[in-house]
Amino acid sequence: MFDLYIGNKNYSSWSLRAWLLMKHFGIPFTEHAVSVAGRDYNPELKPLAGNARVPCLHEDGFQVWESLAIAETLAERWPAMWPADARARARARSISAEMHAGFVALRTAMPMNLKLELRGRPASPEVQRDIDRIVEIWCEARTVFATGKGPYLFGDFSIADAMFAPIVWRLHVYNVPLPPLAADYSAAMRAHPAMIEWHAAALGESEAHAHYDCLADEYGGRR
Ligand SMILES: N[C@@H](CCC(=O)N[C@@H](CS)C(=O)NCC(=O)O)C(=O)O
Repeated sequence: MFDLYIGNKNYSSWSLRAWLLMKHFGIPFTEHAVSVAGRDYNPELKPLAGNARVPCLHEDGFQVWESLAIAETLAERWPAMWPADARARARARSISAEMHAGFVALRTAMPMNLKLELRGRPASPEVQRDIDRIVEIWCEARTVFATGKGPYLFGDFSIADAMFAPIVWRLHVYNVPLPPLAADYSAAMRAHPAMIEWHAAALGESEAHAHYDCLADEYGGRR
């Protein structure tokens, strides 16, 4: 039996990855919401997760933390979580690991905040470099591995899509212009039923963190 501990749906980008993956693959789990405040390490979460962060998956009480480790652990039993083709699978692993380890400039400048739909502003060079790399990753995956298949990075929905899901929301919220291939992928992800469910739940939450919400002014206000 699985228990998934996640943070606030409006702000907790890492939580979305594990939750979306389990929802997409129809894995039954009990969801537990915990309060996170944008700290890196939260001692209050220590009883739930070895790294004192969410998401954390418990299987009959046994903890698995770190979103990518949760995904890999689930993929052992649901192998369709990775693309079937060996090269596609290797590429999906590379970009998932790259996502897990990187894009700090973008993640810092554009925290996930689904209640904001902002006008946006030109990105700094560091953030633009992250955006350009993400667009390159998405377009390469869609062109090389997904032509004639489904609308996700490797055709069918995979762990790679779950890993990039919060980036989809960030680029949308901060109104980052995207070339057509990347914009189509973003639209397909935002139309995923579980993304719609997460978004609706986020809009209904009352927990607010001023240090994230105040970014609205910096990004030209709401559109
Ligand atoms: N590398 C971790 C990152 C997890 C993480 O930083 N989670 C944040 C929430 S999105 C957290 O639990 N922070 C503690 C807090 O804000 O109180 C993963 O992939 O799961």
